[in-house]
Amino acid sequence: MSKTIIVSNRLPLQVKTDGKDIKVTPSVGGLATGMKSVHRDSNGVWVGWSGLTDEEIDDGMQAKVDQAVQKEQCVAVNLNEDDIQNYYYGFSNRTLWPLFHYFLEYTEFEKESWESYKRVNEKFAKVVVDQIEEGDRVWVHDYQLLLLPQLIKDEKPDVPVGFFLHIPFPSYEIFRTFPKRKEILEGMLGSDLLGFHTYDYERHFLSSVKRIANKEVRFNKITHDNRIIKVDSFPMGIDYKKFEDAAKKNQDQSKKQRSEVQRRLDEHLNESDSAKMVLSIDRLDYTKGIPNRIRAFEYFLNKYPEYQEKIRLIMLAVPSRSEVPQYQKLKKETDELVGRINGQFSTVSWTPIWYFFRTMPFENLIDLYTSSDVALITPVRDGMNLVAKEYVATRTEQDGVLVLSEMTGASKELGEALQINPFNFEEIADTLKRALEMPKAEQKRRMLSLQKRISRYSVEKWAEEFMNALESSQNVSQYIQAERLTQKHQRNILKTVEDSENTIIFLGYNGTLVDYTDKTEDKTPDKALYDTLAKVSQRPNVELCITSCSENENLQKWFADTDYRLISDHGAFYRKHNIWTELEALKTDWMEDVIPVLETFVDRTPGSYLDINRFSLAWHYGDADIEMGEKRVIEINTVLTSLTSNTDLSVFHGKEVVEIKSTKVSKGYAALQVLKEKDFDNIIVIGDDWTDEYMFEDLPDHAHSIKVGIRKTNAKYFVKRVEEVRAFLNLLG
Ligand code: ADQ
Repeated sequence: MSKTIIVSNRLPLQVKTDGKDIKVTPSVGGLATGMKSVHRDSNGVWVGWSGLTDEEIDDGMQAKVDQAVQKEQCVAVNLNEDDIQNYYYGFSNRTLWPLFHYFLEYTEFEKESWESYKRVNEKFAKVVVDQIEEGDRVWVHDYQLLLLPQLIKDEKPDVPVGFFLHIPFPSYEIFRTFPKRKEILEGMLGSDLLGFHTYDYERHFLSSVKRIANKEVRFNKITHDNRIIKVDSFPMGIDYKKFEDAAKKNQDQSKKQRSEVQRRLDEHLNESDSAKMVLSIDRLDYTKGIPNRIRAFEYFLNKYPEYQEKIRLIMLAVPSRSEVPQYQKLKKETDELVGRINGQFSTVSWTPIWYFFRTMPFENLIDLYTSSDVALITPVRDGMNLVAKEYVATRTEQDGVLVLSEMTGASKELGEALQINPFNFEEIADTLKRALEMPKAEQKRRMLSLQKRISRYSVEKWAEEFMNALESSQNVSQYIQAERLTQKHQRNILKTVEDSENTIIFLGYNGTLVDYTDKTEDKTPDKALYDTLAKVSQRPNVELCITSCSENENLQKWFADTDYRLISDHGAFYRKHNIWTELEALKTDWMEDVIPVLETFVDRTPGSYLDINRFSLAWHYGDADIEMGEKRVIEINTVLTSLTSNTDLSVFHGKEVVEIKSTKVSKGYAALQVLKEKDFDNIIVIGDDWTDEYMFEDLPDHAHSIKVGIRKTNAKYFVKRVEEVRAFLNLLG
């Protein structure tokens, strides 16, 4: 039975050593819950670090740890102290985390930590690859493992790989500053499906892929390495039911059953009718906007003094990454701010901020959520922010107000929350007042809509949708609208050749019969190709016609000793029995009018150039800024369409090129002229680029048309590589 291999930096477990014993407790975090159906309910495997370094596990213990972890359907990647310092605290948390959250001033770049990041990603790859069996798929999580998808693809090209980024993907202007930008993108592009929380992150990623990795992007699909990579947004949800049920249970408990935390909260709320509580919960991280929040709260108390002694900010901060200096600095700043404000405003019976710096058991978290009138969530950047969603899920009476930073991914979904800019204290203070004074009916209306949406798109649903999308990303045919040419198709086509009286095979040249990476140079055929073509043409009922965009001199030079039909110059010239003819009387006087127009586009689009061919003009923009190039294509089309109306000229948009030529010059038109010469009862046509599409389109329906490469096509079948074309021709021979 095939399985899913989930990979994340940490395993969803706590592993503790107690003398000679190992204790493993499964963690109940959001991700672990969401992945349950993929992991526990099927025979999935989770690969990640156990939390214990090699130094902490002595020789005798290793087997025990492995065994204990295995019981939980997990496999540990062994990391040592140096890995944790450099890969985890170093590159992941001192480089990628600040960079992706727009904290350029915190972004450190150290070669040593980059090397460690690469090494650890390779360690992960090795463990993952060892786990892969026929039919399996892999789902990689988060910024610690950006290089992993390609490392897996290198070893297992046919295994579907999905990747989900839990943090924002920054805009191109930020990402481009990063020395290893290209390596990171290439690592990610090993995936077949890339998921982000929001459309904005997706859009930023695609922009970097176009501009930095120079890949072809159409809508949300990237063509790379003969694969189509799909990019999409999947906003992560929460285990809604768990929070809702816990909140109901909290409501139903008797006074005696209440926790110490709940009792303290009740005391405050019972002080007077106007006592209110404002809640914030986050990891102590500089992205969460904690100092901003405290300062805005101070501003609020000064601006609206009537709230003094009535309102309390309960601030829960979970210790995090305390080995990184910026986190130590933040801790100090937060402590000082809380101290200053409490010192300034407190009275004998009232402290404005209750500040907890620790993790709390789940039950106490629920106490806080259910007791607070307002949740004040103010990150300056946050991939999603699950706390906002958890607060909503616990409001079983549909009261309470969510005040949410517009810089969180969650803000895109939670339109009914009161949204604020976390840098605007005035706005935060006024919005907090509005939240505290919001009529119950309005609270209910907003809360109901929020709950409806969040409960529908739970974390389980999120995982399910991602897995479905990964599954369907494997079906390349849906994108390019052609079927993969299988062995069976090949045998069927061979049979039509054997049964036919006269078969003609039209073959593209560059990119179909020979690989060409340097597109400016035509490649001379190699001996193997000559032999293959000779074998095919030796069949008495088969004729070959090689078609190319390049000039007839080249084709003549390469195929002088053969009697193949040749079509050159995009279909302008034709050779039969070694005699070349011009297929169309071609006028080129139109060029005089069009060249100056195209030259203005060259001047206005740095990196683009004009190619003046014998019968056509081509404006290439592959080296220009890709987005500017695409904008210019729209302009060029408008200008040229009006210039060429009432002429037999047409404008073609190919990959990073716009070409103008006579409608009568096309490989399709030329191929049709060839068919007029003889009664060919069987046609095979193979080509790779957009000029070959004319043959696929113009030739009769019964032609067996085959596209080389993964791109949308009019052909019936596709193959991925030149070698496959050659193998097929050898079969025909
Ligand atoms: P985080 O930055 O950790 O996650 P968040 O989405 O808010 O941020 O999740 C925090 C989780 O920790 C919540 O489920 C919360 O209940 C829990 N938690 C918080 N304080 C706690 C405490 N004191 N005790 C116990 N549990 C506590 C990263 C990204 C986010 C993204 C998530 C998921 O930074 O933007 O939403 O991943 O993709």
